[in-house]
Amino acid sequence: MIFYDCLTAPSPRRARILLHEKQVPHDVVNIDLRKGEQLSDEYKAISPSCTVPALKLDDGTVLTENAGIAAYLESAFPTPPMLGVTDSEKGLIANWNARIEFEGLYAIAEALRNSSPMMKGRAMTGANNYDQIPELAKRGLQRVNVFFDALNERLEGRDFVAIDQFSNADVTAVVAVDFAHIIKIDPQPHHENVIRWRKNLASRPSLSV
Ligand SMILES: N[C@@H](CCC(=O)N[C@@H](CS)C(=O)NCC(=O)O)C(=O)O
Repeated sequence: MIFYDCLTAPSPRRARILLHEKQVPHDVVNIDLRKGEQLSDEYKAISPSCTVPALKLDDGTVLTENAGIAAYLESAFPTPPMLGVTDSEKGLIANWNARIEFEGLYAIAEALRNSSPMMKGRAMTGANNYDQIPELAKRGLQRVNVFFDALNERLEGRDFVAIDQFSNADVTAVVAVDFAHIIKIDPQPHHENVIRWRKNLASRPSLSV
């Protein structure tokens, strides 16, 4: 199995954490986004949408979305379960994962990609170039602050985001909270539940890979 990774980007970190949690043996190819390697013809042949992560299976199948990679890993390597075991666990984890992606990760991307000088003309991922829209950067920042408040509310009296154990929803939330630092948003003192939850997870080896 070949994992196409980039250590500076949040999306491949999500898949990297799952691979580590499930102890899946794999080779790694690093794609340097800062050098634009995702736009090369060679990488386009792997991932036509020019994004990382991608996972090439031993039978040649290529998965280019975190959702697909997580579904495959859960099915092929069920232990430890990261997408839930019971019907309601599966529903809750998928539910919170979708919310954190939309309200957290996409909001951070909106703020960063529409403001960073390094992403001028690259406001969206993919083969096409899109101009930055400064108003979207402003809106993104507002949305990220709202996301931190919502996550803090969800974590009131809870050790994990979706169910009573570590799951893919926590993975996505950790990646979002950590990556928000790049747009200078960190948990504030009143986000005491987010701070406690992140501190409790700090010793998890998969979160340091
Ligand atoms: N839907 C994809 C999104 C992946 C994505 O947006 N990856 C970013 C890095 S975090 C990327 O490849 N960016 C390439 C670029 O900026 O051109 C997933 O979550 O799997």
